[in-house]
Amino acid sequence: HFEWQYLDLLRQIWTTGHERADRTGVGTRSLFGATMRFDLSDNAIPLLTTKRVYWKAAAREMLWFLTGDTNIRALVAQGVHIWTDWPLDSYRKATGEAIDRDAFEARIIADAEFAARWGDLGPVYGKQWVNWPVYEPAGEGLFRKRPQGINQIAELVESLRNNPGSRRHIFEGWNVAELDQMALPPCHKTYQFFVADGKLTGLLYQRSCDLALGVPFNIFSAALIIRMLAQQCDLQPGELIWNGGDVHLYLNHRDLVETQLAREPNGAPKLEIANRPASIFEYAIDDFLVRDYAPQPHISAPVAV
Ligand code: UFP
Repeated sequence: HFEWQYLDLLRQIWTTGHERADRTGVGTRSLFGATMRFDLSDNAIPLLTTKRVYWKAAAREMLWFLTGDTNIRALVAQGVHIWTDWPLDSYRKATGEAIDRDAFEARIIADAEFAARWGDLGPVYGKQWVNWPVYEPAGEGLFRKRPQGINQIAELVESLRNNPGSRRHIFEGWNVAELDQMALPPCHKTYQFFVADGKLTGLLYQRSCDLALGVPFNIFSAALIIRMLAQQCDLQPGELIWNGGDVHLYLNHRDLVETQLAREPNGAPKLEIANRPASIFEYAIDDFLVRDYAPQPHISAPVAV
């Protein structure tokens, strides 16, 4: 079962990881460098079965990335909370107001100006993926930003279609010059693709990996974008290769780790894409159908901000 790779990594890091102080103050056990491979043929999708993963939130996030939006408002309006903690933390620090998450999200939805002021994450994934900034000479040694940047995703679709043998099928989130403006520098930072025998394989390099809470989402999302790209380029899905840099477990995830390691994987979830829109930018959440997913109960754990 594909999931043993994940469970083995969970056990390995919990039992042998280097214990380290980290940015969040929570503390982690970490391993540097890990790989998992997931077969995506026959609609197979790496959705964990030893706990429920709310895959729709990951799919909505992926669609939101593809719009280029970097404000949490559109996500929050769809009931997706995964990015709220960062703006909430900045708001609390800046104003000293002890607002709770629900109240903060309610204001983000109700008040467009408030959302514009407090809900933006800076030039994170969506911005870099579809509108990577380009500067052009404006005379006298000055440069100006082009109104429209580079759409890496549109260019990738073109290159997969027209030059499948290329070794340059990459999109990148790590814009060095803009890292300091981002709420969080990209974790799933580099995606590379490979076409052989009519199949599309994708490799994700994730520099920093919260194995318990982030990675279950990240592998689903990476598989989803491979599936969307394959459909758009008339290719069959090949594999997802996930490469983690700093793979860690937060010390306050003990209950989650112990509960999950006491379980065994069950079933083989499938992802069906029920519609083929005219472009990669036109998928809707209802185009994605997950079948044969009967996971064990969700396990909640605190997110380190
Ligand atoms: N993290 C993930 N996946 C993501 C994401 C964040 O695992 O998609 F956005 C985790 C990794 C790390 C933290 O625990 O969030 C980011 O902190 P840092 O920037 O210090 O690596």
